[in-house]
Amino acid sequence: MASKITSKTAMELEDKYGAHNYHPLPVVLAKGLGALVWDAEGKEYYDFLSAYSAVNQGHCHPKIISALKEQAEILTLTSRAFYNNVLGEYEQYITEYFGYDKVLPMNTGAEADETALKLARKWAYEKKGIPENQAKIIVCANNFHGRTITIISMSTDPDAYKGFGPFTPGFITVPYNNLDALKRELEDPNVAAFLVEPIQGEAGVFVPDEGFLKNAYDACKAKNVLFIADEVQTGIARTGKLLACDHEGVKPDILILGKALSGGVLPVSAVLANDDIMLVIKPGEHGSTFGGNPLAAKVAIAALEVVKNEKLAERAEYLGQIFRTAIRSIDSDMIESVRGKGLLNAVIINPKNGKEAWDVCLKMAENGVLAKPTHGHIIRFAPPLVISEEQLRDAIERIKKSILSF
Ligand code: IF1
Repeated sequence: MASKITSKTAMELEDKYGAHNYHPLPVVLAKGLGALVWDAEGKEYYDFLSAYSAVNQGHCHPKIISALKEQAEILTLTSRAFYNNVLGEYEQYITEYFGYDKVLPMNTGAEADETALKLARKWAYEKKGIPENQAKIIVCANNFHGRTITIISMSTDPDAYKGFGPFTPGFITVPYNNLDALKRELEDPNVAAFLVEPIQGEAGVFVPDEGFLKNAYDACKAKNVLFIADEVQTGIARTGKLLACDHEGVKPDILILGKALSGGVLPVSAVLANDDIMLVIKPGEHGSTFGGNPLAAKVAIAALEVVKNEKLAERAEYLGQIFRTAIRSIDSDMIESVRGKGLLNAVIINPKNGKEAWDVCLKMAENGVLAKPTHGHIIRFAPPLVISEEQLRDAIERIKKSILSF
């Protein structure tokens, strides 16, 4: 199992030759299968990050990898200058799967978010009749939608935007989970869309009040404003439903997916919408070299099949209850609170004896569980949804032992 390069060497190489845009936990992963990963020395861990929910189907899922291998030997990329014989099949599959007329395939989550923003603006001018270049999009404080210049222009996090201006105009920020603030801004006739994460991931797994999404959706409808859901992180079974919006029976006008759409195998993202919206973008107005490539298409079909066949949404719901109940019952004043839905959870850490979330994560890694702090005092727990109940309970014991060690 141990690879040729030691963990120490691997970290030194990254430090010396890679840009310093990350501060990883000092663990070097060399192999993964299901809910487990192994470091370069062969030490085994439960992966409670799942590559930020990209690996919902588990590492190296055999069905997804076999789709990858099979298609990789036939045809990988044609560009969209030509048709390919897989894309149409994928487009039919994913649109029926999520219940939309059309899909626009991209690669990363950020690209899909950008696509949705372009779509909303074009729709605003062509369908809603907003004067050219006047469209506004309402976004939420503490959002995370990616790293491009336009996306950081919507950010309220100085780490994300500071030093990277000038910024893209046309955004209005409202506090998350605040219907009154949203309704106030919706009075502006030049508002094209409201962009929202159904649960804010990066903000620290912030779950809005029950009814917020439904009420926000209704408020948008009343003003002919598009409701855009960024389900890049919450989508594809993570929160105990296929989509987090399903918890409130909301069907977004524009749905943004990424991450687990490929089971973490390739960057595959998608924007879904019905014809009245999607068809405002005409040939030549948007695209990407890799978007809709046959390799990604086959991988995404396999990844979505796994979600259905293995009932991953139901598993996430069931296992999530077990997780939250167990962590809440740990008798430690280091745990301030536990929140989340399905298997997207966060534990808020109270520092103790100078020990913070980072130290808890280091201790958990020692004990065979990998998770990462966000905002200093929050630890996100999001294992692959294929984790067995037995594995989950074992992991919970290790988490408990780690926390009680302080
Ligand atoms: C990084 C966070 C998670 C996302 C939502 C779009 C994107 C993301 C809701 C962009 C990406 C990532 C990217 C990753 C860290 C990560 C993250 F901590 F920053 F917030 F997941 F929680 N919409 N989320 O969460 O997708 O372009 O990356 O494919 O290192 O930036 P992408």
